[in-house]
Amino acid sequence: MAEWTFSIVGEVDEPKRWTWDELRRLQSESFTADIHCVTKWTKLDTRWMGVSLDTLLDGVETAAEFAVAYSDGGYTTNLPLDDLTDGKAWIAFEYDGQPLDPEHGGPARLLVPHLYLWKSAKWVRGLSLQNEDEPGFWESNGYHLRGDPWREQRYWGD
Ligand SMILES: Nc1nc2c(c(=O)[nH]1)N[C@H]1C(S)=C(S)[C@@H](COP(=O)(O)O)O[C@H]1N2
Ligand SMILES: [Mo]
Repeated sequence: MAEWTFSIVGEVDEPKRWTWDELRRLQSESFTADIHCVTKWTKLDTRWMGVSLDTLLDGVETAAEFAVAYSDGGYTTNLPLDDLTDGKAWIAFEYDGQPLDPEHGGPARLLVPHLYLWKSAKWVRGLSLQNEDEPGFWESNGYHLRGDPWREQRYWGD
């Protein structure tokens, strides 16, 4: 944890970086969300605690419209910046009142509950803001660029 950081890089005037302690000192909030997996399961009313992306993006000057979340281990996933703002996305570090289990992305994962769960990068370490939408790991392998479960956007062409 001494070496863990969360960064916002890419098309920004000034890159940002928080250590674990700095992240934990930011305002955090608990939230309840339904999560949807592309393989057709949904889990209702899951309870989380995390820092809103609004808090992290506050004061970041950018003209970028897209982001790529990147993780320890090399996983990436792309999202429109609009899907990360206005109270829709968090860097989550507690699930159901407990520190997030490493199996589920601990110490921290991105959580974007209104999109399919593959967008919620586990072991997340940062966001790269981009002018163009750049497919991440699953999106390069046939998954939909946006992944709205209400539109069943599972695969390319859905
Ligand atoms: N870093 C990372 N994050 C990831 C993945 C992954 O392989 N690596 N898989 C994604 C997919 S496809 C799903 S369905 C969810 C699974 O989250 P869970 O293990 O907490 O159920 O994590 C997403 N985030
Ligand atoms: Mo998945």
